[in-house]
This record gives sequence, C-alpha cells and structure tokens, in this order.
Amino acid sequence: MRFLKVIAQDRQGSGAADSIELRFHDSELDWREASAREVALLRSFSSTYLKCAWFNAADEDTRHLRMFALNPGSDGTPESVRLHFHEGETIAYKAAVHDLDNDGGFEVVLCSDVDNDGRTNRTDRSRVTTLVKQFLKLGWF
Ligand SMILES: [Ca+2]
Ligand SMILES: [Ca+2]
Repeated sequence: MRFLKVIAQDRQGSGAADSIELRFHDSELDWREASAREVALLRSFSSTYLKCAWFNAADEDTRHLRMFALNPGSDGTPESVRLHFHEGETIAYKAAVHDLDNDGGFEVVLCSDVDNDGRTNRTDRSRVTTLVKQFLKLGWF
C-alpha cells in the first residue's frame, strides 16, 4: 500500500524537531524522497507536523508518521485518510478522517492528543485537518 512517511529529527539537540524528511512509499521497501516541488507544496504540512512533537534525536528514525488514503471507489475523493504515528513497527497512536457522503469533504475527524501537549482538544483536530488537506493537494492516492 502507498503511504507517505514523515520523519522529524532534532539535529541540533535543542529539544525540538528542526528537520523533516518526506518519503513517498509504494511499498515498505520501495520509496523515493520528495522532490523539491513536493517539499514546497508541503511546507505547511511540515510546519504542522513539527508541532506534533513526534520526533527523534539526530540520526534516529524510530518515530515517524505513516499517512495514507483509502479510496476503494477510485473516484478521486478518498473515503478516508489515516494517520499512524509509529514508534518503530508499533503504532503509538492514530488519527483518521472520513468522507461519509463522498463529496470530498470530511465530516468525521477522529483523533487523540496528536500534538502531544497533554490535552486532547480542538487544536489537535485542526492539526489533523491541516495535515490531511495538505496531503490531498498532492493527489497521490
Ligand atoms: Ca463529505
Ligand atoms: Ca493536544
């Protein structure tokens, strides 16, 4: 299954992530780095992801996000977009949005404390919504 893998690192040891890597996976082993154009298109995706505080020390990549769309109807509007925040192979926490009536708008946003600030609230939902909207701009599903 296709997925976007996002890896953030704290390269300067400042306690916050300062670098981000975006990989487009066709399968677990078959992937490529995002192009300069895609990196530019995903600028606000990246800044939102950095706010989620799901990052590694320099040169580590255990923590990452895998993001993918499910579009069984193959009609150009995914029925759901899933976000799996991984700790290695283990899914540490998840979020998802669902388009119930297939009009391209997502009626349901399911998420917990995606930005790891200790509170589950509207800000978490808006971060998920931003990540999904940006992801869908790629048309890569
Ligand atoms: Ca809808
Ligand atoms: Ca939160």
